[in-house]
Amino acid sequence: MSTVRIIGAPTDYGANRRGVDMGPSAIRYAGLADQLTSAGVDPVDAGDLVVPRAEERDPDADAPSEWNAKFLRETADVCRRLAEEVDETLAAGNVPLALGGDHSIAIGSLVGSARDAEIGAVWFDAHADLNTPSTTPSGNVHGMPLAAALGLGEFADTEWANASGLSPENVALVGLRSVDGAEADLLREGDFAVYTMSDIDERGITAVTEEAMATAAAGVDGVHVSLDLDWLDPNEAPGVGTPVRGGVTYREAHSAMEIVDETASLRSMELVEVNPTLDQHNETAELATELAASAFGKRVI
Ligand code: 6HN
Ligand code: MN
Ligand code: MN
Ligand code: MN
Repeated sequence: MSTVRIIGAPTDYGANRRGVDMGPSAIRYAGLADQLTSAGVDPVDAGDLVVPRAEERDPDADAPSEWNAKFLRETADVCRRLAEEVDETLAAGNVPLALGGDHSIAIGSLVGSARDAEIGAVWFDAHADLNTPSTTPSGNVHGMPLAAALGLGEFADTEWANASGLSPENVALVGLRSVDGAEADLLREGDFAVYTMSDIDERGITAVTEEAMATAAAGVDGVHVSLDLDWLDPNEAPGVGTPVRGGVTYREAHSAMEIVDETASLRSMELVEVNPTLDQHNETAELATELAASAFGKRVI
C-alpha cells in the first residue's frame, strides 16, 4: 500500500481575496484522510508549514523594483521549504500531496518533485498560470507558478523557482478558459499540450485527459498533477478566489482523476485555491477530498 504524505502550505500571498490560507484546514476537516484511506492508500499527515500571515508582511519588500510580483520574499520562503518536504517525501518512497493555499505553492511542489528526477506536469485549471512579473495583469504570483517552474522570463535566473527536471514538452494544461494575452502567445508558440474547454466539449474529458497524461508522462520518471479547484464550474466549486464560468462538471472532474490513477504515473499532487470563506458549507474542500480519492484509486466497487 502506498503512503500519501499530506503537507499543508497555508499561503494567502498569491491572490487578491483573503481566505485561501484556510484551505488546508478545510480540506482536512472535509475528511481527506478518510477519503484517502477508502482509496486504498495510507495517509500520513505532516502538518502545515509555518506561514506568516499576509497582513504582517509588506507585499513589496525585497522584490526587485522592476518586478510586479507581490509577496515574492514570502512565496520564495514557503516554496523552498515545500520543495524540501516534497523531495524528502519522495526520497522516502512516499507520494507527496500538498494542500494550498494559493497556487503559488506549485513552484515548491514542482521544484521538489523535479529535484532528483525528470517529471511531467498536468495543470487542471481554468487559468494557464504562465504569467511572469512583466506580463502579469495583477502582480499576483498565483498567476505565475507554471512560468516560474519552467524558468520563463524573469524567472530564468531565480534559483528557488526553476524546476530543472521539467520541460514544456511534458506539460499539459487542461480546461483553460481564462488566458491573458501574453499567456496565449506562449501557449500558441510553445511546446505545451493545450486543452481548452472547447477541446473538452468536442473530444470529451476521457480522451483529453488520457492524451494529457500520456504527453506529460512520455520519457520521464513521473507526473505532477496540479489541481486548481477553479478548474471546475463555479456551480460545483464556489469556494475559489478567481471563479470562471463554464468549467468542468462534477462527473467530468471525477473521470479525469480516475484516468490520473489508471495512468499509474502519478508522482506528486497538489490541491490548491480552496477558499472556505466563499463556500456555503465547505463544499469545495469536500469536493477536493473526493477528487483526490479518485486520483489515488477510489472506485465505487
Ligand atoms: N489561479 N491570469 C490571472 C492573473 O492574475 O495572472 C488570474 C490568475 C489566477 C491564478 O487561479 O491560480
Ligand atoms: Mn534529494
Ligand atoms: Mn485557476
Ligand atoms: Mn491556478
